[in-house]
Amino acid sequence: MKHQDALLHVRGRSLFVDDFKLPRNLLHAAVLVSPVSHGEIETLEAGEALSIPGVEAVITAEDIPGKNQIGSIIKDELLLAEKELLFIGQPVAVVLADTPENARAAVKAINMEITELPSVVDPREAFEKGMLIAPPRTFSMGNTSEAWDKCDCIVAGRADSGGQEHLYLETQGAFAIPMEDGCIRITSGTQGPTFVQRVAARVLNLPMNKIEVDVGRLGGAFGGKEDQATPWAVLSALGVQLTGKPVKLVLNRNEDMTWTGKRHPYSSDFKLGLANDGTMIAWEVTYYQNGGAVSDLSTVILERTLFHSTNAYFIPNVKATGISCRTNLPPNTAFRGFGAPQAMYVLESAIHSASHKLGVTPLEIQEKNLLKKDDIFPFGMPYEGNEIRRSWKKAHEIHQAGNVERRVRDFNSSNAMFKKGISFMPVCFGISFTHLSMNQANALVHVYTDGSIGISTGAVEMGQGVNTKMAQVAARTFGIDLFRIKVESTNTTRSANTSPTAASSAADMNGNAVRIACSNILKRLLIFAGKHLDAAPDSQIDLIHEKVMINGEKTHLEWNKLIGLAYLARVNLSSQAHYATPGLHFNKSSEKGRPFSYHVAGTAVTEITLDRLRGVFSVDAVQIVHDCGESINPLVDRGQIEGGLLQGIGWVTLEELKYHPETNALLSDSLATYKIPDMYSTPGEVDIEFLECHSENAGVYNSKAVGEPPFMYGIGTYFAILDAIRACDPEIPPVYCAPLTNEKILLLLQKKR
Ligand code: LUZ
Ligand code: MOS
Repeated sequence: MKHQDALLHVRGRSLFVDDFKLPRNLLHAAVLVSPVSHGEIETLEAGEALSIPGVEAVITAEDIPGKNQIGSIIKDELLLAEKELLFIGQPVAVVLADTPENARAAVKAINMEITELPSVVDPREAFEKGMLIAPPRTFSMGNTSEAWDKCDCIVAGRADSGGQEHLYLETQGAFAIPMEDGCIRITSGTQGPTFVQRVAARVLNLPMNKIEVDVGRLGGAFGGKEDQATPWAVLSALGVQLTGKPVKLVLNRNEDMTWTGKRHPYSSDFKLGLANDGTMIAWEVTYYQNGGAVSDLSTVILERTLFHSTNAYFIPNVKATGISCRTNLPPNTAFRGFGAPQAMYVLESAIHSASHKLGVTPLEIQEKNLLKKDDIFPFGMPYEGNEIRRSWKKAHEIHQAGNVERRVRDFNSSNAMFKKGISFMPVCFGISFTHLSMNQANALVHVYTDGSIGISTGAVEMGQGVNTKMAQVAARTFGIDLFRIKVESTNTTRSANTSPTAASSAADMNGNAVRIACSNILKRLLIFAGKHLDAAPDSQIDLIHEKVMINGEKTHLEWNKLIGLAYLARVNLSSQAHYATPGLHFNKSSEKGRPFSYHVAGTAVTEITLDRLRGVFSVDAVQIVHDCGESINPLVDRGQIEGGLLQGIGWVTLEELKYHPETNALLSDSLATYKIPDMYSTPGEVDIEFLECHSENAGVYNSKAVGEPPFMYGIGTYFAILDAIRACDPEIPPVYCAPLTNEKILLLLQKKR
């Protein structure tokens, strides 16, 4: 089963926000943003802007009829700045004009005078100055202060990881259209249609039922459109409300890169204590998260960091503290992994550091401490699976069967200018929104009289293939062919109060809602079929391959006929269903509970070759053993694993955000200066093995979430490079400061001892 959109995409027929034909009177919006990372507006006058031909309106904070507030968890984010400017790219005013060019020209003609104020962009400096987004939180287990005495080896250090630009193919955008009686219909490139609806209603001072949000598909999101699609959609709706005309607002690439938030950079202090045999005894870590200027999702992301501070390992004494620091950067936001990659990177750095001190390979420490079934996480939940050790064992077997260690040793001893390096990277990622109420979804299924079916859910198709999976779930539940099923756009009038498509859980939760809705209809159909065919009251009636079966015997009644007759007999052919993930609870005062319905685990083995003279490297091969449960669509899942891996490799080796040291302006603001993985950085070989697994708490039809976990396999590349550097010269001190760019590698190799 291919991705259902594949043909549309390759033919260029898929419709994204910027592709729709809109009415002639459409207005194009362009945004005036703060040019400074901290300051105050002294004067703001539309001035000449309004006299530019084609310009219809200039909108500022004063024109907002409702609340000028778009914050979700903490209400600290204005839609349009009032006085204080907090980051470069903060929206201040919107120009509406007949063309995007005229709108952008008019933005330049607005007269804004600013007093600049001192700004802070470093999270540790923000912490020193008491600039916090929320009070620090600590997860703990055992007693670390008593445990240090029992350790034979203690390493302490600092590990930093950089931000990451989402670089979705489709930039942020939306359009809005006036409907009858003050209602507005918004088409938005958002992961969270309900969130756009709620915030638009708040800003426009309308009830939610007057705002309809529709999402066809997104050209990628990766978390960047969980919260940060909202301002552009709401500004479009505001434009409609103030002018009565349709309004479209689409950011260009440069605007998108400079104005919107990214993955959170973290700076962390760690201390790891071990026994001589490599057993980890105590783990203390403090994460300084660079939150940016407003809270956005920072606190929840930090919470997920704390949940993953021990990744796939059992450590009996843990104290993990997270501090969300407020800085004058665009608000950092959700990005695939949602704080977990940052946590896992710090622990792998500590393990790497300890391996030096103990004179063993990281592998020996890693293997010794992998979680076993019923080991307790620091947040009180037992690890309920055994896939971590199984995936590790399998990866290790593949590794040994390939004689990799021997091959690498031979290669390294016979090559002076090139060295190979190896790493193992186990990943254990918790599935569920950590915010309990978000773990719900709904579906609406209609069977039409010709036997075709339309499904609506809260899931947003962003290229990840969730619609394909929804169609497969429906076909499987009914027992009919896939071609009959169409997955509709995600729309707030058909799916209300939805959670964003995020946390890797959209297929799990919406899939279960689809399954329930389809089986509601199927039950009615089978009761009707039994009566229609005069089946004995206790007979077993099923629908298999489009045919009604009585006690396992085929009848003449097939799907199309069944639906036609059921309609005439006035059987309800529609169903709405709701699914709430069972078994979740968490106590925020004790920081203990069962926040996840299950964990996804796997292991990646990475082999790289380093060019010692030039500091460049190639990823030769990555072997991944991954648990997808009983995969609904192995092709789609494989795509997620490959994509996640590559994006993770980009985060730790290539993608470097550079800011001007004085103005804090983003310098790496285009694809000429910000390097993401391309064909040449793709591993020579990516071998993915699905771990066979049956687990009680998995997602729909025992499948498992796949969106985020594979991202963290990319971290392995960082440590494979360090391994190759160690092979060049064991005296070179390792650095724990991602991304490990070619430039950094070269400087490291040249380091005089
Ligand atoms: N989004 C969110 C997420 O709002 N809550 C989460 O727990 C989460 N986890 C991963 C990715 N996005
Ligand atoms: Mo996300 S990082 O929007 O699952």
